[in-house]
Amino acid sequence: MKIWQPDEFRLAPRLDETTPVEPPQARNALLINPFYAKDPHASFGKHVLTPSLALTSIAAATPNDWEVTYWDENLLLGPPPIDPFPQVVGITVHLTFAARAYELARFYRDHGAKVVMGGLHVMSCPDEVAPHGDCIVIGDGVQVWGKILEDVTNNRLEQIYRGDYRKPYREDPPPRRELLLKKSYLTTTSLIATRGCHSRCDFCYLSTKGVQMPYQVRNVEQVVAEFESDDQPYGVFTDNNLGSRKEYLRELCKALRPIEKIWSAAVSVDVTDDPSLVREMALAGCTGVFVGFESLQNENIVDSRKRSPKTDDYARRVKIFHDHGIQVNGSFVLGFDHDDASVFATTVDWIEQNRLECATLHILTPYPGTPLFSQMKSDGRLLHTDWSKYDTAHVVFQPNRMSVDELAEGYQWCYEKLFSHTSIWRRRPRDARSILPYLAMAYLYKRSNRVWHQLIRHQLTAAAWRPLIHLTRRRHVRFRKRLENESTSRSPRNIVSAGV
Ligand code: B12
Ligand code: SF4
Repeated sequence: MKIWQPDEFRLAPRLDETTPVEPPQARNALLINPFYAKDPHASFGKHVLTPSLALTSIAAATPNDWEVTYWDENLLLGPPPIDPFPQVVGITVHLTFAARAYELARFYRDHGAKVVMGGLHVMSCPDEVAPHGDCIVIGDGVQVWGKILEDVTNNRLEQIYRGDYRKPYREDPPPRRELLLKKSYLTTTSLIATRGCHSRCDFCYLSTKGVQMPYQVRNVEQVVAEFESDDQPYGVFTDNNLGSRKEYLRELCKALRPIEKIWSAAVSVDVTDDPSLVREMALAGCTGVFVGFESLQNENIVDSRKRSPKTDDYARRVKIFHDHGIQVNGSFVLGFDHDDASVFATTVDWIEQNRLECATLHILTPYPGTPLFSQMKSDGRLLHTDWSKYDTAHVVFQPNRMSVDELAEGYQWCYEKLFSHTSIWRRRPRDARSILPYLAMAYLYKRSNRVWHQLIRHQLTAAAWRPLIHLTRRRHVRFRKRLENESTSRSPRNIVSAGV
């Protein structure tokens, strides 16, 4: 089936080489989140759900006498600005958009700016990135950004700066969210409370060779203050795993309760070990969790060294979330070595049986620097190193028990199934009162890519989506009051859909 994908979601905006530019303006910095191609099988809405915190965190470390601008190329507003022409350009580099980052770097360097490259791809492939910028930052940019700007001013820029992740996280300034275009995201309240994770799964970027990111937390009061000050009803925690330390999550939930906002977060499924913690999450405003189930086959989980409960216990655990009104977005990886072509139907059936409101599918992707990548490389199974295809929507390795085409087509088939009317209906909440808001959210997210195109282009994302979120928050506050008065054994099954 031919899937609709407009050029703006496929191709980066053209850089205008012909317009003459003014000389760089001193103490002016531009921070760019580069364009990446969007998978047309999934929702385009995902990309305007909430921004990455990388550059707003860097912006917060900018000295007061510098002017700083933020530009996200994925908002379909064209190429980044050239007037005034910045003295320094900071670019975040992930492997999927490395090529675009290099193009931007060349453009700004050609016109006299100093280009600083940081981000995940710099951590895993510093030698590849280095020639493209005036300097690279390996690790935490917040620690070194001020020094870099000072060195630019004094004309003594070094080639490599290293940001150490061991500095107490609570000492970082709050990200500068006011630089973001509020109209263009569902919410600008991307939050982060913890860094690192207690696990080290073989396929995760946290297992990248040389990345030392000890587990750290911010004070719960800091997190609550940031949430409150952004003046939005809904926040998205971008932590790798907000439930990595359960006592911390409990403390955070207690602190979030009084502000009566709603939020979602990625957590590992073991937060359900103690249902009273899930209850605390619900009482604190949690409406949705993103859970990395990864696979329904235990052998795959064991091979990837993921610490996880047995997969036949997943269903019971999903029910614990649902019993507390929390919707579940399950993340599944397809193409592990024990997967054969039956994995697609099995996964979709399970998602439907357990009424997961949303599911995110990924083709197994060996990120450079991880144990998975080394293994695949030494086994001669990598098909290529075109990083733009390492986006979990393309097959970049030789699968063990199926062909490359079977895996690619199976992945697409899963999305087609899960986005179908039948599947959306099968997964409706059991509580009749929750069906309408669920359907509104499901149809907007899963079946409206043409609408997303217009909403994003015309900066109407917030206008279209936020009324639903306000409504959800109000429903949730009422829901919490009821939950508070219920005994833990008789919780109401009222899913309150928000976000995805
Ligand atoms: C928010 C988010 C998104 C958002 C926004 C993405 C965007 N690029 O705009 C959305 C939902 C759209 C998204 C989509 C996807 N994402 Co995403 N996303 C995240 C998430 C949850 C948070 C990012 C964040 O805010 N981190 C906190 C900041 C502070 O940390 P940081 O980015 O590392 O930045 C620090 C340093 O790297 C450095 N730094 C970074 N940039 C710069 C720049 C300069 C100039 C300097 C000096 C320093 C510097 O300093 C920063 C401060 O310490 C991360 C997981 C995570 N917790 O990081 C995944 C993550 C980045 N996403 C990932 C993936 C795979 C995707 C998708 C491909 C998934 C998919 N199939 O749809 C898509 C496509 C996006 C793409 N092609 O990049 C992977 C990337 C893996 C990898 N090795 O590249 C991650 C790590 C998740 C994971 N655990 O696997 N994502
Ligand atoms: S549990 Fe999640 S965040 Fe932690 S190492 Fe595994 S994949 Fe990465």
